[in-house]
Amino acid sequence: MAYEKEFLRQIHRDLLEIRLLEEKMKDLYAQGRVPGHVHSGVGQEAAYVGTLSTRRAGDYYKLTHRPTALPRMLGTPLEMMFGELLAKKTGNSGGRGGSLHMGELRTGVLGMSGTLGCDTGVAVGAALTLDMEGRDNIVYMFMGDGTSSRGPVYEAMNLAAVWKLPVLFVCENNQFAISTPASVGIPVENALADRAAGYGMPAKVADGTDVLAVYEAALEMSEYVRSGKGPAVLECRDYRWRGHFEGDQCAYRDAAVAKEWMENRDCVKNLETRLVAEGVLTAAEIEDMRAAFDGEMESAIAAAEAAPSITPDEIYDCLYV
Ligand SMILES: Cc1ncc(C[n+]2csc(CCOP(=O)(O)OP(=O)(O)O)c2C)c(N)n1
Ligand SMILES: [Mg+2]
Repeated sequence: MAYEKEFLRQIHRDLLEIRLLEEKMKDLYAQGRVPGHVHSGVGQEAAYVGTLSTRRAGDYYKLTHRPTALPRMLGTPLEMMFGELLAKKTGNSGGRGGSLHMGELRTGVLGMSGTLGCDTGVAVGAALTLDMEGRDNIVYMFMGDGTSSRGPVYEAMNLAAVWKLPVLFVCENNQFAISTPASVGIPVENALADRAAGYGMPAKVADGTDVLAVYEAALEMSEYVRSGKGPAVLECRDYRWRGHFEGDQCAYRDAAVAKEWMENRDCVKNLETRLVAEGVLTAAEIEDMRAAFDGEMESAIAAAEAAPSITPDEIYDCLYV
């Protein structure tokens, strides 16, 4: 596919920002500055950035617990994201959700259930709304390889297929569900793509470490969904660089394999090498972007740290009883 220079610069900027945010969040956690958990998505950014680069205004998103930084790409301010991460009143959920619950409804993010897989029904419900309102929009439903084996996922996929609803089911296959390798827990090679035929859905598998390969596959599948033909599946194959959560020592896997992915399949490094070789960006421009964004993140963190924390008597506010 031939690309405009501006498009390549934008997709690189998004990829780099999500990488730098993911790194910053794990570093803040290591420094003991995050009161909750962080599920780092470092190394997996291309699967999400490539897919979300096909989005249009008015689309809906069901994100997962990883990568945490994606709401940045969808328009949530950095100060609000760090506020949420640091349990501050300035966070998008007033500090109640933390890293698992980043993002705002205003940007199309429909929240996230900690009970993995149950979000799929919400995504299909949102797609029913889009369909009944006659809108030219779709729902991006992201899930991990482990989540792809849950029952609620298949009930929802079945209904979406029967009613031809506009959902793109995106499986980011990082080859692990906590410590369980996909090869042990999943009976097919491609966790969701190989099961799509059972629902009559088309599916594409992309190299999840190549942001442009993901973009091209996502464009084909999202255009199919937008055309009203029904739901589709996209599977992006990559590797979870970090532990399941920060602090997980990954004693259950081969460190040499992980090292190989990190050294040779780094989605940011590989895109930058290509764009510099093609004259789209210079190494100096990339350095400037990194420094400028680091400055933006540091001021947002300082503002978040200075903001008031949520107090124990407020934690039950906003609960529906
Ligand atoms: C229904 C349910 N079962 C178990 C868990 C505990 N849990 C949290 S994350 C996770 C692994 C999910 O793996 P995957 O879907 O591949 O996502 P990844 O963590 O690799 O991004 C599990 C089992 C949960 N949150 N919900
Ligand atoms: Mg996984």
